[in-house]
Parts: sequence; C-alpha cells; structure tokens
Amino acid sequence: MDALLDAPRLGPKDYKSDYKPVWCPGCGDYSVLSSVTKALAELEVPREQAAVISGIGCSSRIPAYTSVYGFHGVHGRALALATGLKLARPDLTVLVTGGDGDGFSIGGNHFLHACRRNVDITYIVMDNQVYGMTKGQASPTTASEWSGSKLTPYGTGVSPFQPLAVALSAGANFIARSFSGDPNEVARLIVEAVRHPGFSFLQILSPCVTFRPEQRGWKDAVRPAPIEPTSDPAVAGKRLMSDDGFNTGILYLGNRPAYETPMEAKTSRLAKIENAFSL
Ligand SMILES: Cc1ncc(C[n+]2csc(CCOP(=O)(O)OP(=O)(O)O)c2C)c(N)n1
Ligand code: SF4
Repeated sequence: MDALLDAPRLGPKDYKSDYKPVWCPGCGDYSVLSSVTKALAELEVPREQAAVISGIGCSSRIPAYTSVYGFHGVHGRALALATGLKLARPDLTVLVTGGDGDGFSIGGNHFLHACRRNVDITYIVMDNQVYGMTKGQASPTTASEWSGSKLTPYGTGVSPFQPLAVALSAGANFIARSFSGDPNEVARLIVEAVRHPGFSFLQILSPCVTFRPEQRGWKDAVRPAPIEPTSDPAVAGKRLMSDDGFNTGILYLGNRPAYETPMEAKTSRLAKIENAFSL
C-alpha cells in the first residue's frame, strides 16, 4: 500500500509505447497521440486501468503507440468492442480512437447506437475527410466537390455526413470539436470528455498532409466557438446545423445518466460465465 502511495506520478511519456509511429511526416495524428498521452497523465489513470480501442486506418494505429491496454481491431467495429469492454469492466477508462472512414462509413451504424446507448466511453475521431490508409479515397465527411481521387474525378456529388449533428440527434452526452494543431486544447477536451458521464464524442480535425495537403490551411480556419457549451439539445442542434465545421470547443454537454450493466446481469449471468471460466 505504502509502495503504491509512493509511486511517482506518471508523465505523458510513460503512456507512450516503444513503437515509433509510421505516419507520414506532418500527419496530424502525431499531435493527437501526444494529446491522448497528456490526457491520461492529467487524469492520473494507472496504466492497467485504461484501454485504447481502435478499428483500422492510419489514425486507428494509436493503441499500439500507447502503453495502456489496447486492441487494434476490425475496420469499423471499435465502438462495438469498446462498449462490450466497458460493460464487462466498468472500472476501466475506455478510449476509442479512429478515422472518419472507420467511424462514419463502415462503422456508421455502431456510431449511431453508441451515441444512443450512452455507455461511458470516449470516442476520438481524427477527421481528415479522406481514407488515408488506402491512399486517398473520399470518405463520408469529404466535401461533395473534392475531386482529388481517381474514384471520384468529378467530386462525390453528395453532401458530407455531419458527425456532430448526427451524434446529438442520436443521443451522445458530450460533443466537442478541436484541431490537432492545438495539442494542449485537445488534451484538455479529452480530460473533460472522460470526466463527463456517458458517451463522449470528439471530432479532431487532423490533416492528412499526403492526400489532402490543402488541410495544412486548417490552422488558419479553426477558431474557438463564440458561445458557451449548452446542455439544451435544441440550441446545440441549431448551432451544429448552421456552423461551418471550424468552430472548436465543447459544443454540447448533456445530462443523461450513462448506461450501466443492470445489477441482475452483473450478479447472475456474468457471474455464471465467469465461474465457467474460472481455473
Ligand atoms: C472490412 C474492411 N474493409 C475495408 C478495409 C480497407 N480499409 C482499411 S483502412 C480504410 C479507411 C481508412 O480511413 P479512415 O478510417 O478515415 O482513417 P485514416 O487512414 O484516414 O486515418 C479502409 C477502407 C479494411 N481494412 N477492412
Ligand atoms: S496517409 Fe494521411 S492520414 Fe495516413 S499517415 Fe499519411 S498523412 Fe497521416
């Protein structure tokens, strides 16, 4: 016990693994990784009490670069996995990291229901409006006129998906947007998101410098939202439907209680399953 009390406080570096990221030089995901480790240090989460879950994509590599528990899973399925983990192990701090393709395209259905279920997990999407890992195809958040991929030489022709407005209408309890170029602010928002009960969703604009080099200009486009966070979904909805995608900060702070595993399930069915696996 005394040894635990005497343990030195962990710093951000202690939450990094020994693996060197393989992202392109200048990719926004480097900063998001440092924000994740800063936030874990600020939260003082013991490493064995945190898990980072992801699907597949450049951004989904983050679990491998942290020293907490991690699972680099199947494309689009990170939220399903994280929901199960949090219900089985409510004591863990569960973060989910990934991209806009992973989260809103193949994983779109899980996104809706994770917002609706409101399990106490934090979902960090590095939105670069492109499929980076598979070499630059349009994603759900790509602007309709973007013609940078051979697959969509005349643009996609469809309106982009609005993740924050969708998250609000589906029931997410905390909604924020930030920019990877401001790692301290992103770390602060992750801390707030983890502390807020229920499903927290953070859209981090994170440039893909290789397939969307023009996104380097995001640093001049982002600005703090000129409003206080609101817990009124009607006010938040109006703001989110009319904003240009560059207002940053906490945009909605809900007050729904988080979903928890029902007591009967904890004490009966789960206990039976655990008994069956006991050695
Ligand atoms: C089931 C399945 N379908 C498709 C793929 C191919 N795939 C890998 S990553 C990816 C998209 C990555 O884009 P995003 O999630 O936005 O992440 P980024 O690489 O931009 O960070 C796709 C389509 C896959 N790995 N598995
Ligand atoms: S392809 Fe884009 S998203 Fe992937 S590592 Fe390179 S810059 Fe980052």
